[in-house]
Amino acid sequence: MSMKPEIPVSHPRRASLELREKLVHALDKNVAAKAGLIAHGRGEAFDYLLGEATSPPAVRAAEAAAALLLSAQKPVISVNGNVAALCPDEIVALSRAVSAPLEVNLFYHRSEREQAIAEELLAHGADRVLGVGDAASATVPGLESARTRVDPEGLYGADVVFLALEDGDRTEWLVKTGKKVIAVDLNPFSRTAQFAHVTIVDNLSRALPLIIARTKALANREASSLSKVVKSYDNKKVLGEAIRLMYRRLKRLARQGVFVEVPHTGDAQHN
Ligand code: PTJ
Repeated sequence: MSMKPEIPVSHPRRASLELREKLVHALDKNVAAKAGLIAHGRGEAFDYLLGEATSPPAVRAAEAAAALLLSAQKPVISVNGNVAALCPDEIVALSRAVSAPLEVNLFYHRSEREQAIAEELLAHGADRVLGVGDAASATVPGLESARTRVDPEGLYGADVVFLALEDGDRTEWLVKTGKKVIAVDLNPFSRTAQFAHVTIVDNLSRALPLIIARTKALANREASSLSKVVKSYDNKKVLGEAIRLMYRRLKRLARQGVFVEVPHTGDAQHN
């Protein structure tokens, strides 16, 4: 078991360190895969490029995601180890807000992890979790079988799938099976980001509260109004804006040559 270090309230990177701690703790609990820590580190690097803040293109994508989820016939929220580790409360809240079941769907499949993730979600208020054990009895052709086990009540018949921090092959496979895919991914170049119909380039910890807020704001809209939001959305354009934003920010920082105030004295060792 890893020891949880105290992170001072004043630490400039407190929010980021807290997310790391959640993942380390989740690894101990069998919720996160070891590779989940590596995936998180990749995300952190992209978050630096974004300035660790939600950008205008992410807000636009979150609006489209909310509209798509609300207008779906059979939406499903796919949950992996990192999602359950980082945002269990928020993913359960999203599931309630759009009446979409939660389904455990793992890249590094192990029954103990499947069980541990379901328990985590139930402990955070989920009524039911799909895709656990024998419930994931359906397979859809397209990928090797262990990675395509899905729940006949959930992902199998879903028309809209919300996922985050997902492997590119699996996102491509879901798109090929005719589902509309909403992805949260900090890396706009990832295959998941590129394949998804709506990509929110933001940290999951910031994106989920934003999407939940947008679903609440759009909840009473007519179907035609939701469909207008979805139809007017252009993911390629929004991804391009996210990339341009990173590029412009890097250009500005390169000109300035300074990113953080470095203390000249003291023993602070910030990450
Ligand atoms: O729990 P499992 O077995 O299903 O495995 C989960 C991981 C994440 C290990 C698996 O899906 C995987 O290997 O994913 P990838 O291919 O590493 O992709 C993860 C993507 O999520 C990368 O593009 C990261 O930049 C991005 N990412 C990492 N942390 C965050 C993130 N995006 C949003 N918010 C984050 N906090």
